[in-house]
Amino acid sequence: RPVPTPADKFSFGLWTVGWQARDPFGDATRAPMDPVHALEQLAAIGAYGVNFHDDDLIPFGADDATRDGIIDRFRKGLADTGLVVTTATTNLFTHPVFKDGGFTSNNRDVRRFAIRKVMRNLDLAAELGAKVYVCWGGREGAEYGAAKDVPAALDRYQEAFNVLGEYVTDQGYDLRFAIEPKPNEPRGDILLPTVGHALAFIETLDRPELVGLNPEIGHEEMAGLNAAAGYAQALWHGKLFHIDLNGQNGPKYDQDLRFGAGNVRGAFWVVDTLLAGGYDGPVHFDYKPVRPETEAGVWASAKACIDNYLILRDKVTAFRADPEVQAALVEAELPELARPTLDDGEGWRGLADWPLPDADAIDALAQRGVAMEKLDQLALEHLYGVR
Ligand code: 3MF
Ligand code: MG
Ligand code: MG
Repeated sequence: RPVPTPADKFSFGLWTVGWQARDPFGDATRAPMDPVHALEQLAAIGAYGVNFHDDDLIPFGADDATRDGIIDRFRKGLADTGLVVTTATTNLFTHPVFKDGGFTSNNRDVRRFAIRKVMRNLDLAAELGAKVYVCWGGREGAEYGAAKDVPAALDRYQEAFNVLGEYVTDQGYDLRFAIEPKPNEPRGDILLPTVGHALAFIETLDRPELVGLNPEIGHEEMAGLNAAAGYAQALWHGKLFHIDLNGQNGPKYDQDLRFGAGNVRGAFWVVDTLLAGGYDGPVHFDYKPVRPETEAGVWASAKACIDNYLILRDKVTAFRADPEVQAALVEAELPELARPTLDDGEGWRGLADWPLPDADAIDALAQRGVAMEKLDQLALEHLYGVR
């Protein structure tokens, strides 16, 4: 079995292993987790980094003295365990004040408070060395059509990112933002529901270079999308700033299963895409140990996230190195796809001079073999562990 190293950059959110397993129908089944205890346990399973919402660490509304004490203790925990703060984020969804959104609440004072809350945690994130600041807008949306003016809400969303981009620039923070799309839950419909919506939105900002994406496997699958394809396009745009890996079984509520559970084939292609695209940020797991588990199950599942990533990475590497796979890729014309369609300097005029294929040539093209079934079966056999 491969073992994790710091170069793998495995990270977890305090809210993942510390989830008390409260759900819409049931109370918590696990006790609150001390953040420093979480650091110690995460270090023990081979994690490199940690990530937190402001309120995961500092209870909402804590006074300054309490806040400072908590941060000092956490900083000592980081030093003792060697864990790195890779990322931070803001909770703009739990407190009832955000019931109709943070950046896009219909209420102006709530929006101003939301931006201030982010600014305050950006200071802490910068101080602790985080490089990415994740923004998941779980309450930015609505259940009913007239309840949200979508264009106005997008104006306010844009305004929030513009002012926050100005803030980190003026403060000289080495931080970039990563928007985390999600189609629904907790709101009936959430703004910026998919990777594609978020990519288009980012280009409208004053400082688009400061804003990228944090796609979560489960969120893309909730929208019926292929998560690997979303990661691939985010990489293509240079916008894959962070990743939330987990497991999901098709379009239903957000399951947040440990990475590698749920859609296993999807997980294989996500790892393949990350390796092919040269993703080198934190390999972050955003999952929730299932509600019936005790703390033992929390650490078993956290370790399983790491193990499953390493297992899949080995399988993907073996798949790509397999000579039969390489032959099938040629048969399926993948190297051809990497070739520009037009010759250098040819342009449409040159193409217009290209003799159109006659009926026989078109027929031959239509009849050509592709090895796509063979290729996919090879992937499956690598995944099943029989090759
Ligand atoms: C919800 C999520 C969030 C985000 C987190 C990071 C609570 O479905 O995925 O987890 O990942 O807020 O910003
Ligand atoms: Mg999720
Ligand atoms: Mg997430």
